[in-house]
Amino acid sequence: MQFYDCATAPSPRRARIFIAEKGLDVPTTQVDVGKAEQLGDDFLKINPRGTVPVLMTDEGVALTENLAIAAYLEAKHPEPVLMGNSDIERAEVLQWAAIAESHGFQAVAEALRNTNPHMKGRALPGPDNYDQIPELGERGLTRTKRYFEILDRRLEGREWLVGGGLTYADITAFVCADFARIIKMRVPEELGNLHGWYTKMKERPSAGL
Ligand SMILES: N[C@@H](CCC(=O)N[C@@H](CS)C(=O)NCC(=O)O)C(=O)O
Repeated sequence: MQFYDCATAPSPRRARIFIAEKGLDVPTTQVDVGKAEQLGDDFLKINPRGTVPVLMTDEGVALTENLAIAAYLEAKHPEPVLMGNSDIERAEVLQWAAIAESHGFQAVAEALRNTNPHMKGRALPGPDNYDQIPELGERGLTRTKRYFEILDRRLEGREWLVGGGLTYADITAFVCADFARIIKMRVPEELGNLHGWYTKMKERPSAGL
């Protein structure tokens, strides 16, 4: 296997944490998004959509979505279980990861990519250039605040988003909550359920990678 990572970007961080929590050691190549290496000819041969992470499997298949990477590694290396312990848990892990992506990642990305002067013409990831829409920046900030509230409510009376331990849903939700600092939004201390979970996640060795 070969893992294509970018140390500064949130999506590859999700896969990096997942790999670490599985206890795996996967050979890694850094792709510097800051230098647009993801849009170079060499990398576009690996992922024509020009995004990281990518996990090149031993079968020679390029997995270019976190969900696919997690599903593959869970099947190949079932322990520790990170995708749910039962039918209902597996469904809820996917549900909460999807909620984190659509209400969290999309919101933070909207706020960042539609306002940052360095991202002019780069409002969406990938090889196609899209103009910024400043109104989406404002909306992204409002939606990020709402994302924190959604997580806080879910975590009422629970230690983890799903079941009795860390899952792919927690990893996804945590990486997004942490990345919100880029738009100057921090997990609010007054949202006690969320803040406690976030602090616990941040203390895990995998969060430091
Ligand atoms: N849906 C993908 C998202 C991948 C993605 O958007 N990655 C960003 C880094 S966070 C990227 O490669 N950006 C390249 C660009 O901005 O051109 C996943 O969840 O794995």
